[in-house]
Amino acid sequence: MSDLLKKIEDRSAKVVVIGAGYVGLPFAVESASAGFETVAFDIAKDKIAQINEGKSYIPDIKDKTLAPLVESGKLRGASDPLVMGSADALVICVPTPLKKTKDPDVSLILDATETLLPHLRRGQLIVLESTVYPGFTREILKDQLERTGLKVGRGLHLAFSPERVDPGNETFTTKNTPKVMGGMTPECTRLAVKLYECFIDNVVPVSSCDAAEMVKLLENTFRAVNIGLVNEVALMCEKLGLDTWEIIDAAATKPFGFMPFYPGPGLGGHCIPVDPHYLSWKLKTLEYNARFIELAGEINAGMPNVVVQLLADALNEREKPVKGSKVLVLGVAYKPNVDDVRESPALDVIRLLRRRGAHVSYHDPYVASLRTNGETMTSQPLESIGGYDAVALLTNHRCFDYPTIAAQAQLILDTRNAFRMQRADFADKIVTL
Ligand code: SAJ
Repeated sequence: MSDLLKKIEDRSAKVVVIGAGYVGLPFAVESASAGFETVAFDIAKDKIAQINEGKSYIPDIKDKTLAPLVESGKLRGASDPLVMGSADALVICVPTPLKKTKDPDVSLILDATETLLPHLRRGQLIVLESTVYPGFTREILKDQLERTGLKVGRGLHLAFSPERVDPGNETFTTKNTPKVMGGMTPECTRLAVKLYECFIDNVVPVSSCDAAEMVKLLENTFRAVNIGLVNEVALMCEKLGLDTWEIIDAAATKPFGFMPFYPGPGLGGHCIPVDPHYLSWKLKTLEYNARFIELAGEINAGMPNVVVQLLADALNEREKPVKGSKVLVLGVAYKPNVDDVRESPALDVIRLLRRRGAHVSYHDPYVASLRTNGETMTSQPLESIGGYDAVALLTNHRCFDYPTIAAQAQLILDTRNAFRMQRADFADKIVTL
C-alpha cells in the first residue's frame, strides 16, 4: 500500500487547501472535521487572521463550526508557503475569471502553482478544483509541476475535481453534494477518490482530468443556454401578447422531459456567465464554433437593454421621458438572498438608465454600497418609494414586502414576476417582463 494511501486511511495525511474562499474554506472545514490536519492557505492575511480566531467570513460556514476545529488544532490558516512542503495533499481552489477579452484568466492557478513548486515533493497529491477549460490540467498544470523534475503518475499524483458549491444553499453542502473526480492516471484517480471519500458522501470517478473538467462546463453551460432560451421565450411572448410566466408555469406541470428556467434582467454571478466561455474559447483553438454558447451569451447579455426599453415604454405611457425620471432599482445582487453583485445585470441596467438621463438609486438590504462606473452608490431606504417615477425589481429577495411596495410605488417594472400576487390588484402600474 502506498504511503499516501496509508496516511489517508489512518487520517494522518496533512491537507493544504490553497485558496480559502467560498470553495476552499468549506472544503478545509470538511477535511478537518474528518480528522485530517488541515491548513487553509491564502495570500489574504486578513482571511488567515479571521480563520485563526475561529471567525468565519463565509456565510455558509458558521463560527460555531469553525472555532472548535481551530481550537483543536485540526484546522489553521496560513499564508507562509512553507506549509506546502509538509502537505500530503494540496487542493487548489482559486478563482478563474474571464479577462476583459472574454478569454480565460488562469493566472491565479499559475501563481498558486509557482508558489507551490519549491515545496513540491514526491508522494504528494495535487487536486485542482478551480473551473478551467478541458485539457488545462493535462496540458498546462502537469507540465508546470513536472518542471521540478518530479513526474505525474510516478510518485506525483494529479487530479481535477469540479467545485459544486452553491453559496446560500442550505440543502446541498460540500459534504453531501456528489463530487466528480478525474485523475491523470487510474492510480491518481484512486488516491484522490480515497481522500475525498473520507469527508464527501459521494465521490464519482471519471476517466480523466479532461472528462472532469468538461463535466463542470456542461453543468453550467446547460444553465446558461437554458436561461438564454427562456429569455428568448420572454421576447417571443411579448411579441405574441402572451404572459411568459403563465406559459412557463404551465409547461412546468409536465412531470418529465421539462425543467423550468425563468427570464430575468440578465445573467449574473461568477460561474454561469463565465464558465461557458471557457468551453467556447477552448473549442475555438480547435477550430470549432460553440454556437449555442455564443447565441445564449448574446441573448443573456442583451436582457439589460430589454429591461431598460420596457421601462422607457412604461414611463412613456405615463407621458414621462426616461430623461429626468427618478428610478429606484430594487435588488442589485446577482440572484435572490445573496450579497454578491459580481456580473450582476443590475449594474448594466443602472448604467443604461443613466445613459438615458434617468436619476437612478437602488435599494438592496444585502448590498449596503455599490461601486459602479467609478462612483459609490448606497442603498436607499424604501420609505420614500412613492417618490420615484418608477421602480425596477431586478432581484427578488425573499425579504421584500411586496404588498406594501405594490401599494406605494407609482410604477413597477417586475423582471422576476415577484409581484405575481399583486398583479391583479395593481394591473395599472405593474409591468412584468
Ligand atoms: N437566472 C435566471 N433564470 C434562471 C436561473 C438563473 O435568470 O432560471 C440568473 C440568476 O438570476 C443569476 C444567474 O442566472 O443572475 C446565475 O444564476 P444561478 O441560479 O445559476 O446561480 P449561480 O451563478 O450561483 O450558479 C451556481 C452554480 N453552482 C456551481 O457552479 C457550483 C450552478 O451550477 C448551480 O446550478 C446554481 O448555483 C444553483 O443551482 O443555485
